[in-house]
Order: sequence, then C-alpha cells, then structure tokens
Amino acid sequence: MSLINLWVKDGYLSTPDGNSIYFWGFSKSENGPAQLPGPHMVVTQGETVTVNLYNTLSEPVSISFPGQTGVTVEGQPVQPQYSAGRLVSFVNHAEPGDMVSYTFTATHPGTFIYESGTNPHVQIPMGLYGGMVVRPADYDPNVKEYKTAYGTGTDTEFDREYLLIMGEIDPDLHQAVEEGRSYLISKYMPRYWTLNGRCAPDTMLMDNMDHLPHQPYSSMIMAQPGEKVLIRYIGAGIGNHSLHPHGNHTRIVGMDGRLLRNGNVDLSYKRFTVLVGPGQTYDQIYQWDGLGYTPENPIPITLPNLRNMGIGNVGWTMWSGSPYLGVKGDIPKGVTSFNEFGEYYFMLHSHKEPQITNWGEFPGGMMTMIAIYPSLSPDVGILT
Ligand SMILES: [Cu+2]
Repeated sequence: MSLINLWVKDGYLSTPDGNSIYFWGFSKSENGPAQLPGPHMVVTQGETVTVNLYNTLSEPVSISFPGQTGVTVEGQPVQPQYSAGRLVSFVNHAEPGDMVSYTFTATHPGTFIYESGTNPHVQIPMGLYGGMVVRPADYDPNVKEYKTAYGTGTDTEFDREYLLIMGEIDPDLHQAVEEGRSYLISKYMPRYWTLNGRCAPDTMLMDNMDHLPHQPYSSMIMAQPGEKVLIRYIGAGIGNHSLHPHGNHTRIVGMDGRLLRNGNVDLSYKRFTVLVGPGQTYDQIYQWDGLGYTPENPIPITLPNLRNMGIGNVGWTMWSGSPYLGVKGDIPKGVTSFNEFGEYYFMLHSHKEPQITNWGEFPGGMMTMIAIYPSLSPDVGILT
C-alpha cells in the first residue's frame, strides 16, 4: 500500500530568459515548495494507492487519474461535482483549506498522468499535473529479466529510465490568475514549452538545482552505448508535441499505460518522431550503438581542420572536440565546451520548431539532450 500526501500551493517558475511566472503546483510536504510537474508517483501493480490532497488555494481543487479505474473517495466511486447546477469538478474536490482522499488499486503497469479535474482548462495549464509510473507486479530492479516496464517476458527490459512530461505556458493566463483578472481561454497562446517544467537549456541541468526550487526535475538523459534506455513521455499540455531524439529511433513498447502486444504478437514499432498529444503517454526503448571507431581504429576519412568547422557559434558547445567517445580534443578559442568526459550528445526536441524557443528566442523550450558516456554510475537514470 502506498500513501501519498500532496499539498496544492502557488509559487513562481523561472524561465531561462529571466522571467518569473506565477503558477499552481503540487508539493510533497506541508512546508515544501509547489513544484512543476507534481511529485512523481511510483507505485506497483496490484498495490492500493491512497492520495491525500490538501488544498491551500482559494478555489476548489481535485485530482483525476486518467487510466485508473475504481477510484473512490470515502468508499464511494468518484463523481462529478456541481454547484448551483454548474459542473465544478469531474471528480470529488477539496474546498479551500480542506482535504480530499482518493483510493484506487493500480491494476496495470505503465505510464500515467494525474491532473486537476477542477476548472481544468485553467488549473492544468497553471501547473496542476504530474506523472505516475506503475511498476509491473514482478518488478525487481536487481534482476535483469525483472527490471522491465511491463513485466518479465514482455521484451521491455531496461537499464536506465527517464520520465519526460511536456507542458506549455501562456504567461498572460498566469498573470491574469495571479491578479484575479478574467482571461479568455480562446486567446490561449503559449510562449514557453516545457519538459519536466523547465525550458531549455535549464532542461539539461541536474535535479534539485538551488536556483530552481519549484522545478526539481532534470530532463537530461544519460546512458552508455548499447544500454536500453526506457523513455516515458506524458503530454500534459494542450498542444501536440512531435518529439524525436537524434542518434537513433525509439521502439515504442507501450501507449497510454498498455503494452503494445496482442497475445503473443509483438505490436511494438520503431519511430523517428513520436507525436505526443494531450493526455497521452508513451513508453519507448532507446538504444544507441556506435560503430566502434577509436583513435586506434580511426574513422576512415580525413577529419576537417578545426578552423573549417562551425562549432559553438553561440559561444558554447556540448562537443568534446574529438569524434571519439571518451576522448577530449581542441575547442576553438572563445568557445566554452560543457563536455565532461568525451561523451556524445544527441538532441531530443520537439520538431515543431516554434516550441524550441523561449518567448521567441532560439534555442530554448522543449529541448534536451541524450548524453552517451563511455562509463556512467549505475545510480543514474532511476525513478524513485
Ligand atoms: Cu531534430
């Protein structure tokens, strides 16, 4: 049994262009900060999950759990809430200063969204969403065949795992809510696009940066050659996001919390770009294998001279200065390289290019990197 306590509060998000944006978010503790996205819920198939929601806002708030069945409040199935004949919430809510307790059994492994079911066209874009991972009943992170997304024998083994939740921000909505002004939702116009609540390049910073107290989750994907990397996507905004990683296709093994398999027929498929729509989730396995070229087994072409290459025209680069994994080389004068150990970087981003900007400034937005390291700590890329 899992008991999860969440507090709904307000706070301010930071964007890389220096903006500070009022938002609503879930917090893990009574005195902790609201965060975007909400705390990851990681539970196990078959487990009874209770989520207590404490509302500190001045309007009703609820959580709906798309993909979960049999959600109850005080022993009764959740049901729509009305006030003076008007729909207020899809499910039971907590009034300001009050709490509501949801209980359900997580029946299916996979990736799920949780989000506000109250005034959702405002509360979800304001930040009231998060991700839930349901582990298969036989999950065991210490045994290779049992470290899977959907259970042993489902061909969903992974070495490392990452959760990326997509969202958008229209600062006008957030400012209107902060100032208690009305806002025409038909004028919704995002200026920022987020992965795990952050805009690039902040997406590539580590978890729990001191200067991003409301945006604790990194979107940096790190792995070694040949490893199976489970990438979970959740679409929490209202836009469609055509995400793709460079370096290789991903194999989509699950959608909306269901394994892509019909009996013994494997329905998984490889894609270059995955279009993530609102409320959708995807589970994918990404594997990168190099060609094995090393300084001892050199690439069979003459490498261009440094002065003939365009490197870091914005003043910085992720490149090591060498084409070989694990080797660092020369970088042009005046360019800063953020490469650590000769690792390779492959961009992962939205192919809707306006979504890789921060209020019109490129690069930014819905973009991160996949870093392939020559060696990497086993602790990296574990969701807890
Ligand atoms: Cu691309």
